[in-house]
Amino acid sequence: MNTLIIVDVQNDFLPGGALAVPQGDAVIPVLNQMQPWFDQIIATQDWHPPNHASFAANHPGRNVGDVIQLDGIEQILWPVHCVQDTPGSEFAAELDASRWDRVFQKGTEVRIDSYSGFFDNDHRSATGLADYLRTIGAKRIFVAGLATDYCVKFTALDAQQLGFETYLIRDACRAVNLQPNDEANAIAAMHSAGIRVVNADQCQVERW
Ligand code: VGL
Ligand code: ZN
Repeated sequence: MNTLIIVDVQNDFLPGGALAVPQGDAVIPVLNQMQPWFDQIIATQDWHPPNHASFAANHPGRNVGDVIQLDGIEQILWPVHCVQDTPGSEFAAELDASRWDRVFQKGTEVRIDSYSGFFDNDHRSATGLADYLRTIGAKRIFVAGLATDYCVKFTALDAQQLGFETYLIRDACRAVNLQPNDEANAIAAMHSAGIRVVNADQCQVERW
């Protein structure tokens, strides 16, 4: 039972978007080719209200990239992105969504960000993704999408922590790289946590 989680492949994370991930659009053909190889496909969607506390614009005097304390948690301030019901929060038009079983939205609480598709950044509230995966009997979880150093990383770490056998599909992800080494550090952190790092073509040829 192999489940693919497609993380946040939304217009605002593509080139030209509000929080563009360099080469973010390069994941789309890879994901489209891979989807038939999985038993279950789930997508996550960054889905913020306009007054979300992760937006620099909602903190007068602060700038994008500043790090603030938000109710005791470190928060990087981002450009306004993935606002609910706007074109920027829609999934990439070229991404095949025809075989998706469920979409889980995250980042909906004003005061706390949610990089992981499972929990908010304080691990206080759950999206329901873990319960859903247990209900369908998921065993191996493959994580891909945007961005390697934020939402992909925290989704994969939570999946592994929850006891799923977790794989990062490295070439089906791209990183924000606020610092040049962020992608490499994120992959190293996932590897250290026991997550298996694979390439897309291995997902087809290996009989897991
Ligand atoms: C993401 C920053 C802010 C992501 C979402 O999807 O990686 N990054 N919101
Ligand atoms: Zn966000």
